[in-house]
Amino acid sequence: MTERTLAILKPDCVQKGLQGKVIDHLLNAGFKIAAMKVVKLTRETAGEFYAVHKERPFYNDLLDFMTECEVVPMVLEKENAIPDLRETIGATDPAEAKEGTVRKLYADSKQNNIIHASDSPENAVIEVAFFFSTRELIENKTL
Ligand code: 3AN
Repeated sequence: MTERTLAILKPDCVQKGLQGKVIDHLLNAGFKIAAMKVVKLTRETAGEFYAVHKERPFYNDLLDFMTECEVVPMVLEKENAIPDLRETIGATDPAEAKEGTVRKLYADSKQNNIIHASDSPENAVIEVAFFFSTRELIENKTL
């Protein structure tokens, strides 16, 4: 089934100038970009996005990191996009990520791990709507 998922190129990706390399990796893996933008998250917006991690010890550091500079949210589309993107980017901890995954190739740590990807169909819907209005999504398929 064709699915949409949300990816975010995080501040470390932008600061290292790796946006092009990571996008190329995603295109080569078969994803189509259905929408993309550049935004600077406020602490409040980053906190809302990561609200599920509010009680975790790394929450404050995560918000510091996510607000360091602009990020690049994008909607990616393909068959089984949600699990396939998780597979393409690799484990949260780059040390545990499989060879050839985005995080294995480019990430430095569990926090500075280059890219976010939705982890379930429910969260994909919520996260796409968090960053994009329906008008910003290309409407060339019945989903
Ligand atoms: P993923 O991004 O692989 O879905 P989550 O949702 O568990 O991972 O965590 C969200 C973000 O929080 C991660 N992308 C990472 O930046 C940060 N994070 C997760 N676990 C840790 C940790 N143990 N230490 C520091 N940062 C973490």
